[in-house]
Amino acid sequence: PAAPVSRFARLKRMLQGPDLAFLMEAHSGLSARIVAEAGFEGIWGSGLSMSAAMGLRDNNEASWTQVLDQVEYMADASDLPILLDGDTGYGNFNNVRRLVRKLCERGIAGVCIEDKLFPKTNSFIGEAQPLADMEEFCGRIRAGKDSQTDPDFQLVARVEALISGHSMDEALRRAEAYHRAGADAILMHSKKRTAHEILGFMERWGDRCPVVIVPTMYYGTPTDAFRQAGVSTIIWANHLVRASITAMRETAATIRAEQSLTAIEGRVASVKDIFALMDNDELERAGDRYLPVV
Ligand code: SPV
Ligand code: MG
Repeated sequence: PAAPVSRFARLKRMLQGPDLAFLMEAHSGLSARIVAEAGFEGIWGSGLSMSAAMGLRDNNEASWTQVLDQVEYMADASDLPILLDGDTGYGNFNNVRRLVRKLCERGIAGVCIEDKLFPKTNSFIGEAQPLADMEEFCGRIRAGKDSQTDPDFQLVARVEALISGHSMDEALRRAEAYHRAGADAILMHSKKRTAHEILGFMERWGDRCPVVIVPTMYYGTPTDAFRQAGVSTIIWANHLVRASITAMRETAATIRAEQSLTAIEGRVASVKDIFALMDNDELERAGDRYLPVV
């Protein structure tokens, strides 16, 4: 049988290959299992979602090693490649170097870093957030690429120029600089309600290098439009944490109001379902092999 393809190589193939690929958000070991079960080929380790799951804001309130631990649970829970949302890289070039080394050690297939300042603020909060100096950010990219210990590790450079109210020319200038600095792909972010910015960027960018998008705000555009525009990868960025908020709220409110579980049982996953998701059968089989027969 063919040797299994590493997670690093699989993420690389998703980003660099000709077909439109999809990364689904996860924020915990459990949600990583759900993503795999649904049939996705890769995971977006969303900073917003991982923070929210910890009860924290998307402002680097979690330390980078706490993020590393969280993403390790996700890597342990499924064999899917993970693109970690590495925010700004948690500092300067030196912080990016150590981050990339640690991600490679833990089997995290790639990282996305954005051209902003530490501590970051979520892109959908406020206007005109300050951007990093372009050359300084190129240093972060080069330092990250020089630090990977797996040849297929992917570094995605995220351009926040459009989000921060800069021109398309500035977005293109930065994308070009990050591409030249060695980024494996560019994530062009937009918070417009339509995809005109992104489609306009795609037209001018051509096929210089793969482009990743996050259509959280312009979700109305058909996916085929992005496929035809030559987008490499779409990130569904936060929809599992949002789904869980809705489900948990409804469940908590119902149980509180009813003082009973009868309205809820059957509407929530069974306890058996938890055992199956966590592969309790494997533990049973391992016990047969390793525990003394009594
Ligand atoms: C995230 O999922 O944390 C992201 C995407 O960075 S966004 O929230 O759109 O900035
Ligand atoms: Mg983020």
